Amino acid sequence: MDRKAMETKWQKRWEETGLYKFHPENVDKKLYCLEMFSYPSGAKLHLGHWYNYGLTDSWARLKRLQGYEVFHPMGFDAFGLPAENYAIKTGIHPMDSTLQNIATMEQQLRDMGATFDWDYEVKTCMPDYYKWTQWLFLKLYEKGLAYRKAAPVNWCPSCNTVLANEQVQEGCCERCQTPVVRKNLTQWFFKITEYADELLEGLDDLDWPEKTKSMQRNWIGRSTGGEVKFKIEGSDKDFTVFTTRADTLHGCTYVVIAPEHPLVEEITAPAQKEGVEAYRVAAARASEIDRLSTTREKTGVFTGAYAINPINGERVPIWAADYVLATYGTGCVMAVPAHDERDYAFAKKYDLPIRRVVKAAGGEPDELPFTSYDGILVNSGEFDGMTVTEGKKAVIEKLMKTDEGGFKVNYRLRDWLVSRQRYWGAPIPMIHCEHCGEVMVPEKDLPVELPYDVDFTPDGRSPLSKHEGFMNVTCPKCGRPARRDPDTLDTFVCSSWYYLRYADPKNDKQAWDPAWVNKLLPVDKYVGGAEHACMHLLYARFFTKALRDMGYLSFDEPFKSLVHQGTILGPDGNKMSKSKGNVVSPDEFINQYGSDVFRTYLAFGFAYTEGGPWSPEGIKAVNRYIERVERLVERVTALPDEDRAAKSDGNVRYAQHYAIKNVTQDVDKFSFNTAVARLMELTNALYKALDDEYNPALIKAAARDLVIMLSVFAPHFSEEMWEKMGKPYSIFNQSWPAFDEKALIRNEAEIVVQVNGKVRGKFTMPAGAPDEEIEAAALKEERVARALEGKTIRKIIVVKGKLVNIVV
Ligand code: ANZ
Ligand code: ZN
Repeated sequence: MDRKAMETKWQKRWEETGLYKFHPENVDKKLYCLEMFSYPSGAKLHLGHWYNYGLTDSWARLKRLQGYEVFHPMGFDAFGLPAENYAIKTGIHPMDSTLQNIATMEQQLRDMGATFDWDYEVKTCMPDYYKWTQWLFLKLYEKGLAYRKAAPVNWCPSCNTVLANEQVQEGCCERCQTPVVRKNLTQWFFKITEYADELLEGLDDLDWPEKTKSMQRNWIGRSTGGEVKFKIEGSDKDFTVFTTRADTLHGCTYVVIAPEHPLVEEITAPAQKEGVEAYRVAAARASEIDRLSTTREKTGVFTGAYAINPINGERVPIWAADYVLATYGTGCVMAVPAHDERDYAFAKKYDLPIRRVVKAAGGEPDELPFTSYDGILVNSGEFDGMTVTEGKKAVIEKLMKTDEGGFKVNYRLRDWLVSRQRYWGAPIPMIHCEHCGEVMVPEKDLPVELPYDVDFTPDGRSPLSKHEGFMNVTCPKCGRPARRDPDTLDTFVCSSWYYLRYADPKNDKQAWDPAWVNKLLPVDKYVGGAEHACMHLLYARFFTKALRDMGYLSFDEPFKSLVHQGTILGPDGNKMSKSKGNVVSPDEFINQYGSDVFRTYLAFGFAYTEGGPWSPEGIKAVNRYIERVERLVERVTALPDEDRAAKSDGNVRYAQHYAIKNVTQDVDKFSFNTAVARLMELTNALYKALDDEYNPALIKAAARDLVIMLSVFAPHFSEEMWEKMGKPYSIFNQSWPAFDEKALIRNEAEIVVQVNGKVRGKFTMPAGAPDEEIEAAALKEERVARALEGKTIRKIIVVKGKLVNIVV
């Protein structure tokens, strides 16, 4: 069979008959199946795209055959750095390369033969999309959820742009691995922290991988503790520390302030000025991750100032040290070296006092630093004898009376930095007027179009700031000349709401129609890479909640159920990379075997959420399997129309219903490899029956079910087989086969015969046959009889339905 021609034929037919068109009128039976949309940076679909889209399509097809109205859109996350960097390198404009890549990828996605309904496509770089991205920015701004402030930000000196905290990995830019530096810049932020608690609590009810939920929990990093106020000796100034261990306040022997904290400059004694200043410069170079590490060599400098511990009036030295971060808590810490590892290492190094205030509750060994919470307070005056938990509460309660402390919850989560000093993104729809300050672009003037003719050679300035035609604008408030905001939005803003726009992509009056979106959403199944755990997936949740609070949505969570696909490695077991030369290109295999074999191999060759190494042999085996099904269909189709009971009926019915039961469950839970294995077993069972005495009607019915089930993996091929079987178009308008539990009760048992522990034969018997009959049958087996020749039987053990063991 010319697979390629056959596949093209069916793609055309599906297209012409609108087979995969979504029917809004059936929204009651909807299932929203979504894959993370792709970034058109390479011109071609890579293996990861096929693995994600091809197999999620198998799930979508199962649901369709089960009678759901599946909504399965596709589109492109088209703004972003790679296209711009590519343009800088090659001179090809990002708009041109992006649209070219999208066209190629669209064609390849069509060749995949997936159930996408292209009427709902979105491309985030087009004005009809980013108009609404800008509108969302304005809505957040109106709500006080978008704001501009000067802040120390992560700056990548190579990409020449700021990065969100989430885009910094081990102190380096996640794109180019250049060490990130911190700069003080005025930037736009989204107030995601306002939703910290809800983002945390909402996780409990989501059908998401536990690991991803726990990554989000850690990223949000809710920490319950207290704040304690310290007065600065010889001044009327004070400062506050955040602590999760207020119980250890009597053990505080010094305090530490983050070197970049403004207080450091204010309190440093003249004699210490020079040293402190040098230390601050050095500290600015270390990354946050490094600074928090417990194993890194601790450094710091004494400021010359002292603070008063409010619980006992003791005078403690104030140090500046970079293991305290300016951006967490208050940027100030009460150091308790006896009970905290970092404080302990620091105190040892600088010879600061270490005072134990907690002892192990059960009297077990408790060397310092003793960091366990299972302890009893000592050396703590009136608090002695309390547990850690009791002490934490009592100390804060006491301080509250004198206004020197209080309970406090802190989050690791920071507001989301959304402005980028780059070209290829949605312009920020704000105007800066000397008289009126920040002014919103009026909704009627949206979109603020991204001009094409822009010099985007990187020099640290926003490329748009160099385009006078873009920058100059009339202030909508006072009518005087003003300037546009020259920054563009982080591409994660575009991808935080695309699943909403899919529902209503052609709407030019609104971003979406709320009544409709509230019916079609939330997304029922979302599939994509685990690397998005803390960025995209958190941002999208935040958008959904903020939009709900503005009345545009009525649901709380965008993605009810989430699956992460695994990673397919090269045949050498390493991550595919150009430098290793182990990249598997799908095209080569698709040209040789067709899309169906390729997809079925991806289904069969890997545990979906784990992935694993690519196997060239594996795809050949799947190809042989598909050919085997083709021959089977030919044989079965030629059978007479006859319905007569036959010896193999029980086995055929068992194989058929065992496959239906398991394939249904397995495809539903993305266990595609086991599902294909069950189909292979059913195929074998049908071949076996054809070599035996069989019932043509039963074989035909089972083969029909086999082809329907196989259609979720090999859609074109199965449609072709369906036609060959003389059935009406289309196989995808059939119902998924139902299974009959009764067929799964085995009425025959396979019994193994052993002589002195060695297997000598196998035979089948009606299940439940009496022991004597089983024994007699065992002794009649040819190889058994031979093994027993000239020997005396000492014992025969029968294990019902399984085994006869003969001891000689
Ligand atoms: C005193 C203390 C004693 C602490 C003790 C711990 C153990 P989480 O759980 O992550 O919130 N801390 C507070 N602000 C900090 C900052 N900006 N940079 C670095 N460390 C900071 O951690 C809270 C604990 O981390 C706080 O409790 C504080 O040290 C430290 F035996 O206070 B603790
Ligand atoms: Zn103005």
